[in-house]
Amino acid sequence: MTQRIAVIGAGLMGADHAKIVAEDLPGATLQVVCDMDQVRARGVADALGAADVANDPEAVISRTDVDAIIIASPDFTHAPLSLACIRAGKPVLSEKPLSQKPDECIAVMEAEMAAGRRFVQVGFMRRFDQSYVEMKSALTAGKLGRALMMHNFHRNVETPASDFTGAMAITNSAPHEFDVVRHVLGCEYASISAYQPKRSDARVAPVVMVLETTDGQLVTIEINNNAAYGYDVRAELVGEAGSIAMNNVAYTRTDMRLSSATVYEADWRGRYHEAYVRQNRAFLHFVGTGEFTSIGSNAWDGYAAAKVAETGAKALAAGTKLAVEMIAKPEFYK
Ligand code: ISE
Repeated sequence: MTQRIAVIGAGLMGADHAKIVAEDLPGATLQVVCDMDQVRARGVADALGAADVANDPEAVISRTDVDAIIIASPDFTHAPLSLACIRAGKPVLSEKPLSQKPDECIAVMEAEMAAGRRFVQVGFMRRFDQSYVEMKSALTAGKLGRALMMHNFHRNVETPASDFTGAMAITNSAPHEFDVVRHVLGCEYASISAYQPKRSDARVAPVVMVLETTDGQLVTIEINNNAAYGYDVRAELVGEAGSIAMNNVAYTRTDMRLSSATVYEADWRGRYHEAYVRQNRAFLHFVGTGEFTSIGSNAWDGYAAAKVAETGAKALAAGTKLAVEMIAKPEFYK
């Protein structure tokens, strides 16, 4: 049976999700593209052959010709619209973050628990990226021995807005690392500290974080939103018996004039295209079978990312290490 998907938000990410639904998800149809900006919604819908366009997300969620929803509207709408999906009894893939406010994530968990089943998958797509998949399986297979450290670099060419701050690097960009590292290591965070070097201009400087896990590992994360040269994500997982590191993903290398070069993507959409497709297929499987993805993030994971990000922003402002004080994990999410 074909699952009829509505995509809410027709901006950069919404258009990408709509394209994946239309072109890479056998068994799904792009039913509705919803955006406040009807011209934008119509543009995406027409390019991809969607059945309809709309501008009211809540009305779209309750439509009888919509089976599941992908939310890619602005961040502050993710939690309220996820709650609307739970109320309507429909599975939802919410772009990250579920919310930047831990309390809003708790409200989503409470709604799922009251409903007695999972509805919400959170779009932390890196978990589906082959590099992290291989890191996790090397660790699980015992090849690396006990994990000691995980080092992470996350670099964007430039910030989306000139008023981007160090705190926003932690609450907007770093949640990808917060989520995927705790997924790979299989533990939570105990503490976080965050620092910034000084730049020569007014742009936001990189943020460097050190986190301790509840299992005694150390995690370093550099977020550089103004790296200038390319979109570059690196990670190395160091165990007692060896280490596994991610390569720059490029199909070719050019060797010329005594040097060798590979290209970088301009942003995350190309680098993680395959991960987005895998993630959305896992969501479609959930929609069709009720079987929640074993890899992807749930509402608890959304809460965990929001909590460590909130604490990290406070640690940066305070210039000191802070404990990450999470609520106890509900049985429902174990
Ligand atoms: C940005 O904030 C995102 O949300 C993207 O998913 C991420 O890959 C990018 O590097 C971030 O800065």
